[in-house]
Amino acid sequence: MKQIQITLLSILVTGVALTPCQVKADNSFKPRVVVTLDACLDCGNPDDIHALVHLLWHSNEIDLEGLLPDRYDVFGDPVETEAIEKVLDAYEADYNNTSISLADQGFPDPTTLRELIPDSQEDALDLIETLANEDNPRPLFILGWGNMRLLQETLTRDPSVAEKIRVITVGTRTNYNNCREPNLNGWGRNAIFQRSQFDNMWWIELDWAQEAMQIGEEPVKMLDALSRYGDLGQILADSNENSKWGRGFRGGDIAPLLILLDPSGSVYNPTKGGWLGKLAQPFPERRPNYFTDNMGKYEWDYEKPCRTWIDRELALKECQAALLKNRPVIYAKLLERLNSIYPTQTKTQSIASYEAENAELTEDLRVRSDLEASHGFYVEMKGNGRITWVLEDVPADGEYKVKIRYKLPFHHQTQRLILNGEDLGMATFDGSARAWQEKEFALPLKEGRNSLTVEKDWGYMDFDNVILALNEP
Ligand SMILES: [Ca+2]
Ligand SMILES: [Ca+2]
Repeated sequence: MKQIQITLLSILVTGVALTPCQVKADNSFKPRVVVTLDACLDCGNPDDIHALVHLLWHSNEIDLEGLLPDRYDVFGDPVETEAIEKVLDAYEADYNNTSISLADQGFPDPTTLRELIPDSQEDALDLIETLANEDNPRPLFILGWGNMRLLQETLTRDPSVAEKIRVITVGTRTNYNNCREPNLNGWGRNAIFQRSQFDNMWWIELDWAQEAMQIGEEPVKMLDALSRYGDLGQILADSNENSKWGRGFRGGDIAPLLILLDPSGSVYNPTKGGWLGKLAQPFPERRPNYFTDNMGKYEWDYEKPCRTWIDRELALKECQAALLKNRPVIYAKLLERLNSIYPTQTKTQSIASYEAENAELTEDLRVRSDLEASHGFYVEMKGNGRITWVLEDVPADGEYKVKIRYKLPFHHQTQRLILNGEDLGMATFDGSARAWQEKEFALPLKEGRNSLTVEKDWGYMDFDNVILALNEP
């Protein structure tokens, strides 16, 4: 444990030694974050693995200060750290991949991250207590993705910690135990909630709202899109293989971090609205810092939920509406982030691909998001416009196979193709409407750099990317 503290201290000290400007940009606004999680392998529930990958993809935007398994055996040893280690292995592979360069982008060193996992329950409790008591103007957020036992035991040892932390937890399912336990954050939750000593604790308790991340087919498409980003993306897809609940991107446990990342700053104004909507403050006098799902116009009995339990499905719809509506924005922002972290022009030995959304675009074109488009985005061409791709590193002069991926709104379209400034005439894009498809062209490329332009003739179609087969001619 001492070692963890020394490492943390040395990071802070090193940070201070940098230019003041950099310190401000790097540290002043980064939330300090401790996560308690129940990540497990082959246990049927990949939620925490997904949330951990999502967290690591944002780990240059936060100060991660603890990764605490929430279950320990009778000897105080953590019950399962293999899942966390495995995700960190994937992170390390991406970190060491020179084409990604996570270090240059401010992502933490994998060795530092491994030191954030405590060796024992005692170490975990010490860490929460020490971080909470640290003299630091930035608040300490504790994100609970599983049970709340560690927090409860910390508060039993040192009740003053309750006033120094900000807690965001995820709750249970609507049908849990038929209201015998209306909110299940597992062990520890009720012991904290029911003690008036902790009534002032700052606490966002997400109960059901976060399940909106798992409704419908979009999470399935999203998982497919995410699986293409590095070893971390691959481990997301792999973790779903033996899972009974694992369809698609399991977004439930990511909700606490979404509150921190929300650009509307909803964490400082939970009742003002944001990605999860306006959270409820059901007991403003007794628990002024307690916020939870908002059942909207539905008259939910927050004090005794069992009284209104019979209509829980209606309440569920109300509290999930905002997140369901904002999910496409959340997805698009994540893909945009991943496209900036991972190299977007991918090149294997024989194929190079160039996204339309990264090409040179005239003003009249729009970039839009679609989970079925390569890298999550495409270019919509309507009234006018030109898309120019720069195709790099062509090995020698000759004729190459170039595929353009597109989608037609109604029926076939023709557009003008221009290669290295030379008009190649009209190209017809045909096939079925409203589905992504590819058309192959044989183009005479020169060695090195080439520019390929699609200029609107009939317009009204979408472009995703250009794929160049480099093993020809
Ligand atoms: Ca969990
Ligand atoms: Ca694309």
